[in-house]
Amino acid sequence: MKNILIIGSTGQIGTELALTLRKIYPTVIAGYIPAAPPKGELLESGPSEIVDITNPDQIAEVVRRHKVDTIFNLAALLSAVAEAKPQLAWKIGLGGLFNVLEVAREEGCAVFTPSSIGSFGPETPHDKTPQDTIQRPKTMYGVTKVSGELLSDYYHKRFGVDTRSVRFPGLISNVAPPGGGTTDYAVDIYYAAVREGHFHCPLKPGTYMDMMYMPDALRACIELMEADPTKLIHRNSFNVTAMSFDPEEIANSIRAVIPSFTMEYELDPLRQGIADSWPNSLDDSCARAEWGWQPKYDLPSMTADMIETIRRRG
Ligand code: VAH
Repeated sequence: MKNILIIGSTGQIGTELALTLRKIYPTVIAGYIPAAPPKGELLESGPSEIVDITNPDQIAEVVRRHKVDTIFNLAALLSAVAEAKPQLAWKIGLGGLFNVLEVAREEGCAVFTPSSIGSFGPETPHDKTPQDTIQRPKTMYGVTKVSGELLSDYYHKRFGVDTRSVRFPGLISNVAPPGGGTTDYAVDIYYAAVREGHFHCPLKPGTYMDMMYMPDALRACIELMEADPTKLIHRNSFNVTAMSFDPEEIANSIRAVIPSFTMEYELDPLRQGIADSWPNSLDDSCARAEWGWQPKYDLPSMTADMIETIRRRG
């Protein structure tokens, strides 16, 4: 990788990924849409360009002008928002991906497009979900993710485009606010615990989902794209995880730091229904075997870092 374009650079992963990549690579262009321009350190630390994923000519022009060799395609509507706007979710998630893959085919770029545990559905084995298994998601988010996996594999096999992807679990960041997903509660709970001492949890006890602290997620993106392609048996998309917990367990990890923290349940039927259709835990042995994936944060260390960071920032 040398000249990198991040499409959707102002979203939950994008800003932190851009800033992390800029510490390692010479040229990292922050692609954005006018409705969500880069601000602060993202704006000041490197080049940015308007790149609307629904405009293939705009993608191609920026790729050519900056001699981009790698595209991180992070443009997507997250699960709960995608259920409210399914047509837009498809347009961005699949129509956008098609545009990116066509430019990558013509210009010789590698492409990273995250998938998600949302690409699995109620018929998928829920515990230690295998790398290769049934994927019949019942959400538009899941349909765009499993379709994106298939399209990205097709472009690799048919045209030789270097496409790679991970199935992200819920990502927990102390920088970017949640983006309208089913796992948002696992970020909101930390801010509520520090600021109010109490949290209204939208998911019921026993709702297990895979989760990952953002520093591990950023490292997964970079390490996969830097991996030796001859070692990759899979490409789109690798199961990766760091931990699996339910609301009670994350609340208990917070109480170990803030003993007075309390929580009550106020269920959100939409998010509960989506969460129930997703795995309880993933088997990520293929990512570990094929490109050395290894998370560094578990629930206690993530909780300690989240609370310390939120307290420091106020
Ligand atoms: C969501 N945070 O909840 C995203 C993610 C696995 C969860 O895809 O939609």
